[in-house]
Amino acid sequence: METVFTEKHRLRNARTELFAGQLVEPFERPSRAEHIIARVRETGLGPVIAPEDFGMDPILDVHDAKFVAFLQSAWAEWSATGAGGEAIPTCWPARRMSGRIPTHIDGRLGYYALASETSFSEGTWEAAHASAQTALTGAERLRQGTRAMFSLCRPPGHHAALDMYGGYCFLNNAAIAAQYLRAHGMERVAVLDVDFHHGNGTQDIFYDRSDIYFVSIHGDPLHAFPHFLGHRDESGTGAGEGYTANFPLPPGTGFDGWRIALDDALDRVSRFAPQALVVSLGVDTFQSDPISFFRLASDDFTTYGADIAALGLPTLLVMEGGYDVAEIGLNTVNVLSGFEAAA
Ligand code: Q9C
Ligand code: ZN
Repeated sequence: METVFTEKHRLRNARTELFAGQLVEPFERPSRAEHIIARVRETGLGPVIAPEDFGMDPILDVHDAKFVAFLQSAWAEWSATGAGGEAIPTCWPARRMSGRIPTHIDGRLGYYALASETSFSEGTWEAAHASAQTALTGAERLRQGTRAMFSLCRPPGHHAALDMYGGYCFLNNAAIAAQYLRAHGMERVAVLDVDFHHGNGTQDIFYDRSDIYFVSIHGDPLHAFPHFLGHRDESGTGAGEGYTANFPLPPGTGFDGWRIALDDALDRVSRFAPQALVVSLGVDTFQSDPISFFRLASDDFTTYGADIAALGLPTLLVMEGGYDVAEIGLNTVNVLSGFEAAA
């Protein structure tokens, strides 16, 4: 399997994350990608290629233009206030308040953020843009007939919605790739999200569409971030009714329970009969992930990689979460090599 990767991910290197009432070193840190690419190289998974530049159009096909402009200018606007730290929203358009977009950066942060743990730092836009191009390059290789690709995206993307960032995500890499495949000849594309957290952004972007099927297996939002989306009864709206499926699972879920949900999810993908599959690949389902509550072991990642390959679909695996940094290379590449062995 080929891997798409660029060192530009390092431009996303926030100093702070609001966690447990304190500003801590972010869980989503550059060493995550460094461990994964090291494992890709040491296992000889396949060639590592640099992303090409597909420009802004495929990003604007998925995200709101004013939101994208905000991401591009947020750091400059924040710095201009003379603030000493990184940009963290402190107020939101909550229930019964106005939906007007504020002028001041303090208001704009709250308008476009869906959570406050994700500090906006210098270089964030440049890294997020490169991460989206990394996903697009994988999609383009798939379109040219490659069976499987790994886009080692960082920062991750699946929490980024039409016009919101948060949950460590700015641009929705998987959604941008899926839409690119739709715009370039594929009639039906499925997105399977196996990150521990619900892919609220991807669901939001495709919720009213029947041409992109979205299915997610995740920690029950009653107990886990993003808390306000990902319930079992969310199944799409309008023309999209029946084209979203959610499998929220309880704290302590191990591989046996998780794999039952995966079987159901894969069955639905298969019945949708897509021309390609995009996998939002988070390995924060691991038993010792510091912010999650599933119990998968390292070998389970190999097993489910093979389960996904058995669909027989052209498959783009896009990196999302995973915060046990010491084991992230092993767990991620286990999915990829499990896929390869069964493909
Ligand atoms: N107490 C991704 O995996 N905060 N994002 C969790 C836990 C945010 C995760 C708080 C987690 C975001 C891409
Ligand atoms: Zn996650």
